[in-house]
Amino acid sequence: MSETAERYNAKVNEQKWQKIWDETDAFQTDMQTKKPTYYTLDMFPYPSGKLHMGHVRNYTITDVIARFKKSQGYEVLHPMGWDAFGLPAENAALDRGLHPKAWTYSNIASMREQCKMLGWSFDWEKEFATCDVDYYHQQQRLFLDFLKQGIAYQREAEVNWDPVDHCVLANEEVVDGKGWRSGALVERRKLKQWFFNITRYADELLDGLKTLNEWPEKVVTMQENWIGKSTGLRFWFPLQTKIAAHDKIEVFTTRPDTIFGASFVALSAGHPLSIELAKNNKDIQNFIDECAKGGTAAADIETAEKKGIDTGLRVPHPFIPDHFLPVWIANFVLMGYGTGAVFGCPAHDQRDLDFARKYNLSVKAVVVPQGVTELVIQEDAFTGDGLIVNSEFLNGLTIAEAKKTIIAKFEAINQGKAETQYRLRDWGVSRQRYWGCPIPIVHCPNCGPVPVPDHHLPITLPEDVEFDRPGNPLDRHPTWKHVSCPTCGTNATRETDTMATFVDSSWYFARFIDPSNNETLFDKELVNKWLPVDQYVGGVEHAVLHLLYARFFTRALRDCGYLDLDEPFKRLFTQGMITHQTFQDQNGKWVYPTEIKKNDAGKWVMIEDESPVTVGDVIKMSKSKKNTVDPQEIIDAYGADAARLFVMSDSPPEKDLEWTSGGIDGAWRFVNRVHRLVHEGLALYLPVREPKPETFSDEALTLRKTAHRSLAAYTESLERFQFNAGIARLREFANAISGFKAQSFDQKWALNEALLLLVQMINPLMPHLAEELWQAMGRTQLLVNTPWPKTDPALAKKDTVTMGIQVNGKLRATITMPTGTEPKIVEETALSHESILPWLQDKQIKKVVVVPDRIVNVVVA
Ligand code: ANZ
Ligand code: ZN
Repeated sequence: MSETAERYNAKVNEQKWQKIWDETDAFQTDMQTKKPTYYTLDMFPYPSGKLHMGHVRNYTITDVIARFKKSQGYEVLHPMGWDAFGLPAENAALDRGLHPKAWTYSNIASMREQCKMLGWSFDWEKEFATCDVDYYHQQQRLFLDFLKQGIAYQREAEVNWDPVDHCVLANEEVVDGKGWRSGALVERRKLKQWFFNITRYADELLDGLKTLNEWPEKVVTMQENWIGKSTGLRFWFPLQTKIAAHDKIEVFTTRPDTIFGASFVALSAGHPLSIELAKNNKDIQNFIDECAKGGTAAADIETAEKKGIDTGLRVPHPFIPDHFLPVWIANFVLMGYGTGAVFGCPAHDQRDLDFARKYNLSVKAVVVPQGVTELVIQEDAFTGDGLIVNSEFLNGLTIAEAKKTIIAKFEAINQGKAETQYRLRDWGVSRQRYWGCPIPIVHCPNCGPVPVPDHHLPITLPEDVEFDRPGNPLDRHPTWKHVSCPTCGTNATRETDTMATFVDSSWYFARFIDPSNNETLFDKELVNKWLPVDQYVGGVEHAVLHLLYARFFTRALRDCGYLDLDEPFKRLFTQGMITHQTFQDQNGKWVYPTEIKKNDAGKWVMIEDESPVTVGDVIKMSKSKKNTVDPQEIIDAYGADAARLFVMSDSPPEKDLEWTSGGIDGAWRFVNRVHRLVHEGLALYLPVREPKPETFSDEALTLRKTAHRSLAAYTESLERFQFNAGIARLREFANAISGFKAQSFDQKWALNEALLLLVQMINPLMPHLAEELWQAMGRTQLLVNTPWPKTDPALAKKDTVTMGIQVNGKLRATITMPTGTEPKIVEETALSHESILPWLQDKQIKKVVVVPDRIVNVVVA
């Protein structure tokens, strides 16, 4: 047994098979195929420079699926590319003097190598980066189409301004009112910005969710909440005297049923009336200025202290004669939502209550829980369901009834209108940044914003830019922005904003289908053929923005005539995170697992000086906590197959997986075990290619049954994404093989069969080892091109089944019988079962129904 003793050399073998796959174009997709298609896609990575363990898990999941589906006869598209624009490249330029382009492409090169080392079956022919001119050229075209369709438009908008980084921040880049990178207090500013009209599609995006029955429910719910459709009422309070052009204050409410509990009206600081009032009132002006500090994100506003200023104005309550409400300006009222003004009902809204308590405004409960007559409001507003009180003609109604009644009343007196409102805002896509897709617009003093004509595209990024200070280098470039107007020829300037990177990732999945098309975004027929993506895999952190934008883009592309579908991703899977223990040195500083060791006493200490280390919680791997494990080190030490096996083994893929050195060691042992099993088998039966024996001994038959049952169960676990359960099955199967003594020819044949199946089964998970062993067993066709093995149903079938015995539909006993037992015998056995006899006593048996291998029902009277 010469080879048996040898350890499996992962490094050499993995490189060998990667080369062979590469040379034979094993994963190149035939886009014109007549076979059924299967498109499996990972959320493509940002090219930060190195893969992390999260990538390894994510991309192994799709790789297992891709290889499995390919072997099942599908033409599989499994592409990889790079979400390559964005801030980190500019920060690298600022911090280290590297050009964003050079930094990005060199990161891509190293990550591509790592992907190859992991043996992922990507079709590299389809690769592109969003910063490739060819890609963003088409995106600029799409922008112009959006402009024509009214999907892209420009308007002034309040933005989060980071005074240190000199740029606009997205709401999600504002953390506790501070810039995520600079940490500076964010200010609100008005700027002309480009927007995409996603709200036009709000209803469609909401309805479409109902068709996504292969998406995780939590993601669907998050999108629903994000779109946030609510029906409410828009109505107004007349002003006693006109202020400039204003003769009323319009408000939006989702709780018109609480109108009799109104105690004030509040305007947002950005409301035109507030600005008008500030002209003659220094205090109001100061208050508005103060409100301009702090982010526009709803979460920031929710947590900020409620503040306001009384304008002195008073408006009449619509239904209580001679009752007037004070008009305040308040920091918790947003300009971008509803009408930018509200009526406050402190008893039933917590923000209003906090505000009322602070400024001593009245609090009147108008809704009480069922069965309660009087409600005293202390520090908590009552927001639950109940009946209306203290509200004249609404008294005694439920909230829903009261809403209907009051809306009808407002409409009848012509002072309001029912209105559907969405939380979803139009999508601001302008970024004052260099490393992004330039917006193809020229601003002309005569013509205004002019779309760049198609034959002038692409507008490429200039490469000679300086990063000596923050802000947008496009804006201060000496020549780039100066052009003549495409319409009238006057000196004009280019738009220097670039598009948000979420734009780049909103249509890349379609571009993968036709990535080198330079005529248009992609071929329509091909895209109709290959979309939607059959299986999309990524992190749940993209549940809202990316996934909603991609759904919106698909509809927008449809309306621009590029494709004929609504939903881009048929099935979505969100994988769990990889967690790891955390370690701190004696000064409380986080340290990497590679910096520590166990000392003789079994305690963790620093390798450097043996100083003590404290072991902390098991949490998500992150650079800041230094609890990361570098995939490269794992590949170098154990090889890709062991790493792939481990990330799929220990927990269901939707759950978190704790990385442990014990776990990866265990995976490595299994790699070696399978290798040894096959080589031991080879030494025993080689060459067993003789015809199948006529009969099998009991021992041989038992092994064959185990093999086919394992295959059936394993295949089903792959279909169902229960990889960890499947791997447990594989291990049991390997145990059965290693305990098997093959002596006679039929036994050797059975062992040979079992090993062949085992090798094919491990293939999606550990493809290098599988190819190696497959070849060692004398097979010449590559395993990647070999169809998935078929189970023999006769062997896979269980020997016995457990059937329930019911009497008049109630389960009274179970019996275990050989599979396929004749109904007559089943009936006899059931009727003589000792737990059944008492139920039959003194009764007449009317009928006995036997569902073979399932159930027996005895009908008695
Ligand atoms: C009166 C009222 C009484 C309200 C009550 C709530 C409870 P959703 O459900 O999120 O759409 N609102 C309206 N416009 C606002 C703005 N621009 N900034 C801040 N708040 C605003 O929220 C709708 C409710 O949020 C509206 O209903 C309004 O307060 C407030 F017992 O009106 B409500
Ligand atoms: Zn012009």
